[in-house]
Amino acid sequence: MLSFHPFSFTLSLLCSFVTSSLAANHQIVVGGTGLVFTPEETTAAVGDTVEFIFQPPQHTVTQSSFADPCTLLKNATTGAEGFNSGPVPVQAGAATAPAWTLEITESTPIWFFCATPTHCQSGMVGSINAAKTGNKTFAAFKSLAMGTTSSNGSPSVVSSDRSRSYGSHLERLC
Ligand SMILES: [Cu+2]
Repeated sequence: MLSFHPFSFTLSLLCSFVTSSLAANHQIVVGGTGLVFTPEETTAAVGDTVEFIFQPPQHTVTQSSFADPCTLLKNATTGAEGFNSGPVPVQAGAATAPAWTLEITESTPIWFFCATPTHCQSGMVGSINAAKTGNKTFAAFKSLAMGTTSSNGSPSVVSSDRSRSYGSHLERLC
């Protein structure tokens, strides 16, 4: 009787290939040089990770839709919320900067903002895989954010779950 399982073998090969050979890590600095994500636009492939590096005093990384840049994304049908780091306080002059990592599981554009009051409206927004041309560019998203007066992404209503995983099916399989 053979104890060799072709599926498991294939899966483990696939996992090691994706996680060690292809996946890239992208860093985005949150704040530090004003109310801005640096860089504001990132291109990342499925399987990559994006590491947000938080600067003082307190910011968030919160997912939104393109149309409503300063509001936490919520699926109208399922009620599922987008990703959210929650507020991350950092002391001025802290020796180390906390990081929060997002796993990229889809190639469609991802929009996010800082939910600290007034930051989004000041232009503290970012995108991953936004189109470079057309209606839904990062520039269009940012100008929409700066014209927005409401914010429902308040940290106080945010789940305390600081899960680092943004639903990577591959990660769970592995
Ligand atoms: Cu902020």
